[in-house]
Amino acid sequence: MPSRTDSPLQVAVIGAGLGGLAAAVALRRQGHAVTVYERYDFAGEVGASLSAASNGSRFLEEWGVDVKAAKPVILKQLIMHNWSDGEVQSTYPLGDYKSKFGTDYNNFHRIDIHKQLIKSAFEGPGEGPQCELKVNHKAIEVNAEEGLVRFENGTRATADLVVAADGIRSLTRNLMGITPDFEMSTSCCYRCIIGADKLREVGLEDYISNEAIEYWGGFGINKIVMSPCSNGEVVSCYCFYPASVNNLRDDGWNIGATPQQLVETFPDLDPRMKTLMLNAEDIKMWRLYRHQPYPYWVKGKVCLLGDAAHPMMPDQSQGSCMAFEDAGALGIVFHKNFREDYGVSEGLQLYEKLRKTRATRVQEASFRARENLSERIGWSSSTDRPGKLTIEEVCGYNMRDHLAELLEKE
Ligand SMILES: Cc1cc2nc3c(=O)[nH]c(=O)nc-3n(C[C@H](O)[C@H](O)[C@H](O)COP(=O)(O)OP(=O)(O)OC[C@H]3O[C@@H](n4cnc5c(N)ncnc54)[C@H](O)[C@@H]3O)c2cc1C
Ligand SMILES: *[C@@H]1O[C@H](CO)[C@@H](O)[C@H](O)[C@H]1NC(C)=O
Ligand SMILES: *[C@@H]1O[C@H](CO)[C@@H](O)[C@H](O)[C@H]1NC(C)=O
Ligand SMILES: *[C@@H]1O[C@H](CO)[C@@H](O)[C@H](O)[C@H]1NC(C)=O
Ligand SMILES: CC(=O)N[C@H]1CO[C@H](CO)[C@@H](O)[C@@H]1O
Repeated sequence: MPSRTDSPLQVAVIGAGLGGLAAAVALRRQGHAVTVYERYDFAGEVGASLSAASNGSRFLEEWGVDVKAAKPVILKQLIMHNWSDGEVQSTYPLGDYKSKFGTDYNNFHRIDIHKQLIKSAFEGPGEGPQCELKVNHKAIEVNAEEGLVRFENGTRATADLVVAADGIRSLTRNLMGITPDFEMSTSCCYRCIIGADKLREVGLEDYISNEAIEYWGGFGINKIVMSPCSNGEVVSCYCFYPASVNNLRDDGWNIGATPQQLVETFPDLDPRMKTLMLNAEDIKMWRLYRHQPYPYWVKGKVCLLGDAAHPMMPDQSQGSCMAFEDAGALGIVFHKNFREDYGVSEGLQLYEKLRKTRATRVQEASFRARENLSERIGWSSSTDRPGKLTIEEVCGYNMRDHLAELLEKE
């Protein structure tokens, strides 16, 4: 295979979240000229843990992202606790995960993997021209047919391909003529993190050493999901509760809360978990939304990616993983010599075909898992209920075979 890209694409990526950065890296590796436009300047980057199952982690490896430097905790098991006394009710060992699915099940702190993706996109070495980053560029107008983007401060950009990775409240999506059909979820979520030293101090060191995703509740709205990240230096919790408790209206990733607010939300919870909550740092409130699948993802030269395309509930731990898969799909479809087979607009149609059905299936399974932990991949298999999303389906997926099938059907 010739290693030079035949007429590289000029690509504009809107949004430098995990999805936009992953798309930038994937397209850079194929020799395209990528500029990423982000409305903020990264000063406020926040987040808690995110897991990347094998099919997301596979792409990170392919792109040469320094996964080790992102300090993953490699997950070994899922553990279910009794809500009120914390006793372990069941475990699902992931023991043979790597030999079965090809990579580890990595659990990252969002900030750590974000940092490594920034390195892979905007710094050498590695294949492909370094991407360009423009911070403080908020996109306010997109002309899909012309590939034209206008920013708040008056600058503009034109591109052969515009990747809209501007998150769940995507403006580009609206500008593409899509009116999202969505509602507030009946659930909200607190996120918090706690350092390993603090956990040791309060006698909860086993929460670090289990290398597990641990659950309390999950049958009904209330659920705690805890997992270690950052080389085991940090433990992160997602604490789901009924929206009626505080009728949170504010949106965003950075709405602070106090340990008292957090602990009072769950009066009958395992006392050990309450101890964690009272000692937690960086507690944030998060309003959850339920979006129906959008009618299309592609218009003219623009495509949606990540949360802009398929926002989901966090209950399958697949939000960032599906964004990595979307980015992987762009790299596979717009490979170095794609023009020998098809043009940009056909390529975008292929991208939508490749991604929409699979991501929608995971999105729908994330809604079902919101109040039913038995629907979460890993906890059970397709024999429980026909049509159920399984760990085999998510982690054993082969995108290149899928694309070959689609091309055969053309
Ligand atoms: C600050 C932050 C913290 C998060 N924390 C968590 C967490 O703790 N747990 C979890 O499960 N998920 C979290 N998420 C969501 C998670 O990262 C996503 O679900 C997933 O990774 C898919 O990412 P995405 O890139 O599609 O969207 P996002 O991560 O939402 O990224 C969208 C990016 O686009 C930028 N943007 C938006 N509009 C414009 C515009 N008009 N012009 C230019 N740029 C624009 C945003 O500033 C943002 O950087 C967080 C997201 C953010 C932005
Ligand atoms: C959970 O613990 C409580 C209190 O010890 C007990 O009453 C309840 O039966 C337990 N539930 C299960 C499913 O074991
Ligand atoms: C817009 O922002 C960019 C980068 O911050 C800057 O180079 C440019 O001069 C700004 N344009 C205007 C009109 O302010
Ligand atoms: C939860 O999911 C399981 C597995 O699919 C299913 O058998 C069960 O009926 C569901 N429970 C509820 C309350 O819907
Ligand atoms: C696209 C991709 O990386 N697919 C992989 C998903 O996982 C299976 C099982 O390990 C691999 O065979 C695929 O190549």
